[in-house]
Amino acid sequence: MPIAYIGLGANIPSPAGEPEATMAAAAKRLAKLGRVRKRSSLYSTAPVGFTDQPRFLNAVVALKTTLAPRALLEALLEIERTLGRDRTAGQANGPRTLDLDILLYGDLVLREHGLEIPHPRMAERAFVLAPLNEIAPQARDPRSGETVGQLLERVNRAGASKDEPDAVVHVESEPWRAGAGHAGSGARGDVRASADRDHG
Ligand code: PH2
Ligand code: MG
Ligand code: MG
Repeated sequence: MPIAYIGLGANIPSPAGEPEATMAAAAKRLAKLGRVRKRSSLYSTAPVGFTDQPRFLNAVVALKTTLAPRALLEALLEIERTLGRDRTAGQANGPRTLDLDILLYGDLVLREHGLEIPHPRMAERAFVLAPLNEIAPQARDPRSGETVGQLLERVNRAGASKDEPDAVVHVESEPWRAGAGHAGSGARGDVRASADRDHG
């Protein structure tokens, strides 16, 4: 069964509440699509692409799933809709209640209508690479063969010259920590292990 890495992002309230609650609700729903193997911390991130909007919360979940890529995408879109995503409100890169992106799906490279894996912009985005590096530094971008750790290093070097100290900031979140919804699935130890790493 392949491991899919799913990127989560939110920056405006949803039917579940503030972005923090939305992220926890999304993680709970993701757990129904397979087995959540790991879950990054939550990060507060400066908006990229369209800057005149609230900061985002971002995170990454590692999901072991039997769903094929297209079926997984459909399931993610359904979760987005349930949590208030309106795709007709059309500011590119603009505010969203919830964004769920397939970042990696095993070592698959796929380019189809409406679905590109790996995510075409993941290698440039610290808000994706920082949480992904927390749970899978050795995962590889199958296009370049580079590890997530290597990609993040490059992005951080580029970002350092821009002097944006608060671009990606780790945040403590009780709803996120508690709301995994997969206790007893065997994934809990993995989640705890990554949390422990953060706190030394
Ligand atoms: N998503 C975007 C565009 N810009 N910026 C941050 N910080 N986080 C995001 O998740 C994000 C973004 C398009 O999906
Ligand atoms: Mg996105
Ligand atoms: Mg998306």
